[in-house]
Amino acid sequence: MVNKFKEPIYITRPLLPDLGIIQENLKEVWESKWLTNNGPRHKKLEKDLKTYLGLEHLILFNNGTLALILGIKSLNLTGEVITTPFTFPATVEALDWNNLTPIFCDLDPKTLNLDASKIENLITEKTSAILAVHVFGNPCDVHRIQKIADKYKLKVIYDAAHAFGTKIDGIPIGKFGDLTMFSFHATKLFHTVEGGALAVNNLEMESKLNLLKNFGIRGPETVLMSGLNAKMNEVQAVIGIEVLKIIDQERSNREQILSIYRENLSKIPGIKIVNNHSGENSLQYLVITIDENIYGKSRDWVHERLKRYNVFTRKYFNPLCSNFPWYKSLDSSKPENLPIANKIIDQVLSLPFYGELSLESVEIICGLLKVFYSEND
Ligand code: T4K
Repeated sequence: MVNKFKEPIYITRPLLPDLGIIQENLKEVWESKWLTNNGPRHKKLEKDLKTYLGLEHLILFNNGTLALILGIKSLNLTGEVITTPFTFPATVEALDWNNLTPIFCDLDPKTLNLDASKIENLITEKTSAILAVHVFGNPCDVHRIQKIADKYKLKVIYDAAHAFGTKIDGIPIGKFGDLTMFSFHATKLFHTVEGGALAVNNLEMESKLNLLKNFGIRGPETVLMSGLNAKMNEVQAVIGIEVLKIIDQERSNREQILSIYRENLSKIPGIKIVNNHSGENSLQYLVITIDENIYGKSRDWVHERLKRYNVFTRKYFNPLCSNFPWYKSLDSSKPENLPIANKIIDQVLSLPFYGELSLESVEIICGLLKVFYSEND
């Protein structure tokens, strides 16, 4: 049996540019004395990201959650929004901060995204939008969602926190819907330590969101709307500019790691990789499902057992948002209305997945999962 790893192995580690380069850049920022409020680094990062992501209208924020909250606010929604229960709390919290009620839709068992075929049943006269998440970087069924939205005149918002760089048939993920949010948190493939962005379709929305993230002010003596402070600062932008330069290498390292996971895990009965990870996926997370009936051990058992070897996996996204105490009484939260979500939540496990992870470590982790399968209790 393998020994415990000397150092803890987490699901991710931040992509860190050379510290010397960051220091050089920070020296220039210090000398300029321009630290925030749409400074030159902010402008450069916005431009670099537009090019990298193939988007025309992109607005930077100090984190993904505030980007989503303000994105939703910019659409003047009311009443109910159809969304997924299988996401990080930030998605539904953004609805809460806009006084909107989430209506939870069950999942497509293949992608773990909201099942577009179940949306129409949930639409009422109060529905104003669909908020879908490209969970683990797997794209939603954007064409079907848009068709429904057009039919019922609903807005479409995408939470693409995990989908930096995801494309659908070559089209950048940020081109779909009315707006798309990206998270640039330290745990993300591309990051600015904390940060985020919104992709929108037109200049009018871009201008509105630039106002909303800066208190709604235009110039020192004009306040046009009620906004917030959600601006990205120059230090964040410096990190982002440098991280963007090394992201393609990170992606290629992750491709190699993925191929080892794929090769090994495909031989273990009861384990499946959730993400399709085609060439167009963001390579953000490596998530498996464990079917206890076939594998012989539960997801929770594996999660606990791996800790003995210093491997710390995560059960993203347990609990379901529909099981938060303040949403439990909603009709759409009832487990019988969300059978796939309630089943999957006991099976998902995020495994370590980041470029710095050695290929040998990946082999060892896969080896452990094989041994667990064949072990008798
Ligand atoms: N929508 C969705 C679907 C999201 O997943 C998220 C965020 C959002 C919206 C909101 O976007 P932001 O407002 O965050 O931009 C983490 C992240 O904080 C969060 O950004 C992310 N999703 C979520 C899925 O993961 P935690 O609490 O699970 O992270 P934490 O601190 O346990 O870190 C995970 C592992 O990463 C650690 O075990 C070790 C490693 N790590 C983490 C940090 C922070 C490091 O090695 N270094 C670090 O600095 O939420």
